[in-house]
Amino acid sequence: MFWQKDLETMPRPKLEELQLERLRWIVDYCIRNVPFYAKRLGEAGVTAEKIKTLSDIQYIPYTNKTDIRDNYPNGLFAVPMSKIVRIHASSGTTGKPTVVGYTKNDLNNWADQIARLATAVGVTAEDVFQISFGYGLFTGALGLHYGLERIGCAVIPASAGNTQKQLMMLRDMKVTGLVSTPSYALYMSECALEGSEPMSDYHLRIGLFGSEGCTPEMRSQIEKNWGLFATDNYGLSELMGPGVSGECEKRQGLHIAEDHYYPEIIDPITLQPKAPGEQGELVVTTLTKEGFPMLRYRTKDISRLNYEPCACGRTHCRMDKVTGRTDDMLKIRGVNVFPSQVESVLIGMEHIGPHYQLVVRREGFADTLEVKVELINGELLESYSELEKLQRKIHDQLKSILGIETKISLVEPKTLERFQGKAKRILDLRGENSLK
Ligand code: DLL
Repeated sequence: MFWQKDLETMPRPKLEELQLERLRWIVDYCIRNVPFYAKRLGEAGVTAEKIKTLSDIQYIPYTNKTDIRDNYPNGLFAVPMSKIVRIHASSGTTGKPTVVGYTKNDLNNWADQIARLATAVGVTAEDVFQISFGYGLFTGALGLHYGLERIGCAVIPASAGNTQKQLMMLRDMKVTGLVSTPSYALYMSECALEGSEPMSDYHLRIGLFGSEGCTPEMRSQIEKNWGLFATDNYGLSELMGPGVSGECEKRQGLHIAEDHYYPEIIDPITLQPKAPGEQGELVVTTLTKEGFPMLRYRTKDISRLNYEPCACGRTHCRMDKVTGRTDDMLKIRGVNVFPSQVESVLIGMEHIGPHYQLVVRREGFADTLEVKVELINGELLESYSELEKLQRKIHDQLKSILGIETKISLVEPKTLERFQGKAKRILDLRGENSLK
């Protein structure tokens, strides 16, 4: 099913024509309305007239988080406040939040982008959706909210937290669709399974999950627990929020709304564009944003673009699920480690649950990685030999995937922190470079 079929299935030559036209427009728009861009592009000698083909985008300088921070709070807005109708912000780990502003047209486009990704997996006006993202400055809740309302779904703005009440609403309102982070969806399902009400009291059929990564193993676990079909959607506040891309029912990558966003993949070290199909950092230019336009924004997210036609009929390219961020990649004794690699080993293994934490320490000059994993059943703690066997198994599998030694600590059920928003899996105790 399509929401805006003509746009979603536009033949690529026509789509690229539209992108080029919009790229020229946005460059000119930024130069005229944002002093920061006027200066940057002026120094680089870029004008709209000089953009003759899409590949000329390479002459536009990158924009990154520091540029946004340096222009706090609204130095990068391209319209006066009288034209802004919504403000969101992302908290970030250090310093000031990133503040973003939307015009009426931006909100209108945003709702359509969400309606597209929901319709692509069969959501209709018949669905009742519970939004279990925290409402507030975060873009996730209101972003999904207005898109689902546009389709005609009944939307329950449950927000995050108070899990028992969430479960009650799911049951009593016969909710068919859930919006949350995958980690919260998993946690809610565990609580439901433990509860006294039978799982047949729940009617969930679709989960629109995003805002954080989710390995295929974790996704299967969520699907199994709830009996739903889970899809992944991606976005970031700096570009809009959710809606930048989302999976169709084929789940072979996330279709980027290419009439609104122009994606590139670059090498995060050399900053050179990567060849099609290669993995690297995703860089995105907004093609229609009025309030807060972004030229070549470095997302720090690692992905890959696929321009092969999709069996669903959409022509918009697909990005791979984000496997990590250039800045949550841990360097342990020179080896790159992503939390998602550890997760894929842990999930599905007998006796252990899906909850884990990575603790990084510096001992002498060497970095060490401790992987704390929660047991499903505390009884195992009484059998030393069983414990040791399990520890060894996890250790050996991690060794073969990561190539480094890890210390495995099996901890009692329900002792690791649970998350209602994005999960924080890394505890970096190496001092200055602490990560999220
Ligand atoms: O998380 C927007 C969003 C909300 C997307 C709800 C999807 C659903 P921020 O808070 O600005 O915005 O965080 C953006 O989250 O750069 C990624 O690192 C990560 N992220 C978002 N979606 C995914 C995903 C929202 N599907 C940052 N898979 C991004 C992996 C994701 N990481």
